Amino acid sequence: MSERREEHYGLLRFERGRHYEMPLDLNLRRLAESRRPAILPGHRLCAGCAAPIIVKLASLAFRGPTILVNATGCLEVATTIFPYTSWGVPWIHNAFENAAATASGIEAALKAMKRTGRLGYERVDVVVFAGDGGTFDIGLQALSGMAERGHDVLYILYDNEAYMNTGIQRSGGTPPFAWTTTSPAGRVLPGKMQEKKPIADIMVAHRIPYVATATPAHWADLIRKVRKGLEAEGPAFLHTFSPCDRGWRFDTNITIEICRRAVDTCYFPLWEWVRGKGYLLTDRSLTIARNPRLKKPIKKFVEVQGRFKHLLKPENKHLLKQLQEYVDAVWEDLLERAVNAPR
Ligand SMILES: Cc1ncc(C[n+]2csc(CCOP(=O)(O)OP(=O)(O)O)c2C)c(N)n1
Ligand code: SF4
Repeated sequence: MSERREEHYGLLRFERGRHYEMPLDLNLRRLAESRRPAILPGHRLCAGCAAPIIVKLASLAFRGPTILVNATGCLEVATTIFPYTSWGVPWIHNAFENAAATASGIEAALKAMKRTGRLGYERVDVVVFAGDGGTFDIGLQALSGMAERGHDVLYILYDNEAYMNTGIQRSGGTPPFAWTTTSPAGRVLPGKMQEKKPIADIMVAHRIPYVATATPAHWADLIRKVRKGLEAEGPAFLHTFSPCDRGWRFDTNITIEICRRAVDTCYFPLWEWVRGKGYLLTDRSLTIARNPRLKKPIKKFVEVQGRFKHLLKPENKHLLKQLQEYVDAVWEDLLERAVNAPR
């Protein structure tokens, strides 16, 4: 590794006793030159995986000392193969179901240490990264408890829409008609039979200070939302869209294009919910709301992914139509709630 790269990649070091308030910067070149990302090269996530891009972008929004909590899943298993680690910040792995409980405990301990003068830092942020299996399904109880108790934690869900690490099983985040190994598509089943759980709206229902959605393609929007989530006093939840080329069956070079198509078709709208303000559309989704002609048919999202290939068969036209109706209904519902949508 050249000296220049060594400077860029390494541990994020914070001296005890110093106050850190790293400014929010949205200039990519400056960020690339001046910031060390929290995730380091050499991890074993698949080429084309969106998860490390999300982590890298999120860490560009960090304010100072930060502790990461990682639920079991691809991001965890592929970054910490013993005796190595790809993490440049303090990082803890816990069981699949309790990332939010672990983060709650860390946040409570930090508070107690600060109160008794043992912390050594003005502030330490706590951030969770967890997959959809660990969030929509098995970790929901711990997440709900963390939200209800009001822990000052930013929880970032990377949603690759199935249990990928264990072999592409369907989760509560898998969309209707998607093929997975436990929702096979064929003569008997059309893929997953159920809708996607509205996880971000479920977090809004907890009335925590900040909830938002983001994709790595809309990178400035993502970085801004991570910073807002960190600055919110209390729990914050960020639902990020995380294409998985292995499970969704697409070429490794179109990850970002898939994110763009997800937003352009309104399959994955970009919004934030701020307590006291309500739902606000952001970035490309706000542009589409103002100019509905920009909204693309769901086929544009589906046609580049093998997990939906059965939907393109003539005999399954009705399924594609149903998927379009589902996406339209969720989008229309959001437009009605968004306070900045044109009336
Ligand atoms: C209690 C428990 N049940 C099952 C498992 C096995 N397991 C490990 S990771 C995983 C899937 C994780 O899926 P997700 O949270 O979506 O993350 P991804 O692997 O997709 O990144 C499962 C089922 C486990 N570790 N613990
Ligand atoms: S299986 Fe999917 S989510 Fe897991 S590392 Fe590979 S691309 Fe990423």
